[in-house]
Amino acid sequence: MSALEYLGNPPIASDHQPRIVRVAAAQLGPIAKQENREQVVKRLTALLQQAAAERCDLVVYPEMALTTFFPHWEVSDPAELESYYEKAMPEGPVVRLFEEAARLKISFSLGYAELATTPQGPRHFNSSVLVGKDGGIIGKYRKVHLPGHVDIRPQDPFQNLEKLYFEVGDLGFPVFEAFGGKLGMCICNDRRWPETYRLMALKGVELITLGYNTPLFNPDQTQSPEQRRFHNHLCMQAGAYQNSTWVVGVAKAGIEEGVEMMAGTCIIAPTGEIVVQTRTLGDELVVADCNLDACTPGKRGEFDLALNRRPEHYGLLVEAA
Ligand code: CDT
Repeated sequence: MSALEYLGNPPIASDHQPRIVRVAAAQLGPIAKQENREQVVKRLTALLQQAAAERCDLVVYPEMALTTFFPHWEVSDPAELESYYEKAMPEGPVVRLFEEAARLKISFSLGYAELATTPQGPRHFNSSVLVGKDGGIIGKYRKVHLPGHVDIRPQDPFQNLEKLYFEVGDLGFPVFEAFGGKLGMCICNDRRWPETYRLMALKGVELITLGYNTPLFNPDQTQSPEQRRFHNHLCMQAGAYQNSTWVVGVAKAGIEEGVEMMAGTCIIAPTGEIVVQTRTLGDELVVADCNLDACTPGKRGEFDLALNRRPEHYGLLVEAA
């Protein structure tokens, strides 16, 4: 028995067909406060149809793709605040997006604000779903790393109130079987934390969908827009490389309600290299053929986690944390 078989990596069959997933990263331009679901779903559907015309298998939309990024504002009217959350997925006009995707036989991942009704009462999460080609939900993720603050900061030009409007996600970092491979999701600030990618890599993830809403300027920090753009790609490229996985990072871009949002939507190969990238600040699709088998050299080589990782020697680090 070879070392690879011992670690549970099956040998590659000689008749193996490459597992290619044609992915569309569907960047959105700004969504105004006044824009309703109907209008937003029209934009999402136009991108979906464009992706279908390009024979894509999967469309990846940004974080909170159905509304303006409301955590940038103090929302004092409870009815307005409630209007930003989905009480079911799908509901209302969003049903049409699911129906169109099923008609076109195209899968998608979609970020949204979730209001879950539980026996303990209402719970709010910053969530995403992975939807199959039949329009059925394959899996859900709830954002774990919520940036920002709970207090209103009147001196700031805009707020960052995710900690006020959402709970920390309670689903961990699940990985789902799809396209003959393993897919995972994470959301925006999650991309800056190595644990996000590593926890999914330990479950064999081969493609991660990742939507983001990132201002070019953060009132709480001193970084320049150039540094913020650099860090945006740095963390996603490192996450892809160190975990031998595709990463599809999708922005909400442009000036949204006066806040300048970063673009930089891209598809990153398991080598850490950017394969395609958007050029505009608006609704824009970029497409790449993501070969899931391209994860294998890393997963069987340098980043064979079972063979080369040394968790038994990380004890001191854990105690110090
Ligand atoms: N949405 C989100 O998580 N955004 C954070 C930036 C907040 S700074 C005001 C991010 O890490 O991109």
